Amino acid sequence: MCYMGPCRILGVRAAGKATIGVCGATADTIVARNLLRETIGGAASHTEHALEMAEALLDIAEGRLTSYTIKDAGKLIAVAKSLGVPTEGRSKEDMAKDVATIALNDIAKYDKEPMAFLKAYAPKSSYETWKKLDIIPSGAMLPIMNGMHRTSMGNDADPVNILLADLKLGLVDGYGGLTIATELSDIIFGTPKPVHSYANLGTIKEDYVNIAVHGHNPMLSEKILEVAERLEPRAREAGAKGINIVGVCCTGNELLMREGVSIAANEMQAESVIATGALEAMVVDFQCIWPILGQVASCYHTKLITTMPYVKIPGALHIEFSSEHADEIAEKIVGEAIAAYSNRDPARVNIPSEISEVFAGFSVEAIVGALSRLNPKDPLEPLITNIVNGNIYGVVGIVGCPNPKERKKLYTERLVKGLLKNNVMVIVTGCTAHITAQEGLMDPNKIDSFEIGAGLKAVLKAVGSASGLPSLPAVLHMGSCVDNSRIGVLLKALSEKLGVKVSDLPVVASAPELITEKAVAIGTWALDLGVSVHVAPALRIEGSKMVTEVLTKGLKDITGSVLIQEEDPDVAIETILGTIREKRLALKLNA
Ligand code: BF8
Repeated sequence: MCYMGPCRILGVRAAGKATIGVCGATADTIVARNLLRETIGGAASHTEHALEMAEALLDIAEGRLTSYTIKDAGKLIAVAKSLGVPTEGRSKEDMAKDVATIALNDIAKYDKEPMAFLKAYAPKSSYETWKKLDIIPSGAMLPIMNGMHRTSMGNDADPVNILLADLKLGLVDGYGGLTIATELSDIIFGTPKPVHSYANLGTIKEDYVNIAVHGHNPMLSEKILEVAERLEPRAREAGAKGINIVGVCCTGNELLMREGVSIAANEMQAESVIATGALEAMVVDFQCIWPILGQVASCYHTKLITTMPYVKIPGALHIEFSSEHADEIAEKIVGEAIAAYSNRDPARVNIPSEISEVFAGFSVEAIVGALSRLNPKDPLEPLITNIVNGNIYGVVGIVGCPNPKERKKLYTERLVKGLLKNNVMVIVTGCTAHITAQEGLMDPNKIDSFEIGAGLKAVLKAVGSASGLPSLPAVLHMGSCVDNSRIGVLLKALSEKLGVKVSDLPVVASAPELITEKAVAIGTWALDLGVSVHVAPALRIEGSKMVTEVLTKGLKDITGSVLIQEEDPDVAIETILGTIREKRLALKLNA
């Protein structure tokens, strides 16, 4: 981190090699510091996303933002109640103002009081563990600042102390980032309900003005979708049949979950969307946007349009987005796409035919809704009964990205299928959702084309048929990466209903093709909760035996979870099943 370095040291003695840096920092110190900085990168990203949503909700509530509304009053009341905000006889705007103010405070305050969203959404037993560890943040920004400070040259050198700060950043990510972003997005745009749609590059339509939205911010993508509907006549005047909006990466998931928009590509396939030669505009906001897109777009008629003041890309057209002028700006963006249509070279159009049907929209509310058709009085009962009797052996949340290092192994597909075969219920978010959707794993009609354990398949079919479907899909799409907070909500409900710790539940998380610092931060939050986390590739911690041992073993006695680093999908399946088996045995369930 300093200009005497970079340190190139080995954690063990080797002839002619240094074991400490010139300042005395050990490999343990350096590795712990680097890990904390990675987690900060992720937590800062999610927190700024949450900030966008909180500012927007406050502006809507106070009448400054008239081009958006509060679509989900029910969700607003539910969030308000969990935060202790009075709801009786109050207007939507008054409640929203209080909720948004609490969210903004949670992001920025630096008193000694725990974050309100953390207090409201943390599982009770986890909260007690965090209190004992003294890692509960009062606000999101302070630990981010403090983490950068303490890891700069000449500060915190105690790897244990730094790892505790890392666990704190996991909580910042989970509650200051994911939970606020998701809950407030639901209030403004609606809580996802089951929807039917399509996935893969075949969703790009040859005769249409195609616009891909890529990034994470629903404030932009929802507006583009709305304005595109209005500007259809202009697209027809330009010779197209209409406007086709498709989603890339997480903003794709946001629009799929709430509006049923097709998801064309995961983050790694964004270039391919442009290379169809049929994309008029790729509209991006923040996170996971590769700079190469500027160069790829320059090979075609495609306009790459950046919209955030802090995300500009060489070669892109920058049209800055602001919620106050959202309609006007979205019209300008969609207008650029329509204008580009006449520049399309038909000879270069090559749209792959791959397309799969998708059934998505599994928010916790939607899952509870589906289960309540089996038991209206106690919707979680059928889920719990089937976990207890072993029809559902365990639940694994598979999240994160497509990493070129692991893609060639088809890591995600192999992991998911291996778990399904063993009656493990699989829930997905982020780009993992794209990968599994493209594989057909979200098509209820294909449920019999995959090798799925008999117990799990029976449950999926029973719940599906109660909702008028042939089955639930093999994997349940719970949303974008910030929507991992939905998994946290489900874990809280299950652990508190059963009166056990989250770490006792037969639940594991996996980021089988991890790329980003955000995935590291989400994984850290899962470890905080007591959910063991599998990752591939391995985190950059192996230079420190101590840090590796703490995360892969020692943490078990602290939060009840461990980090599992495994590059081989078949071994990962066995290890995850072993973790679930251990939990089942401890709960005295059949293993
Ligand atoms: O936040 S899964 S590549 S798009 S980091 Fe990025 Fe990974 Fe995709 Fe969404 Ni999440």
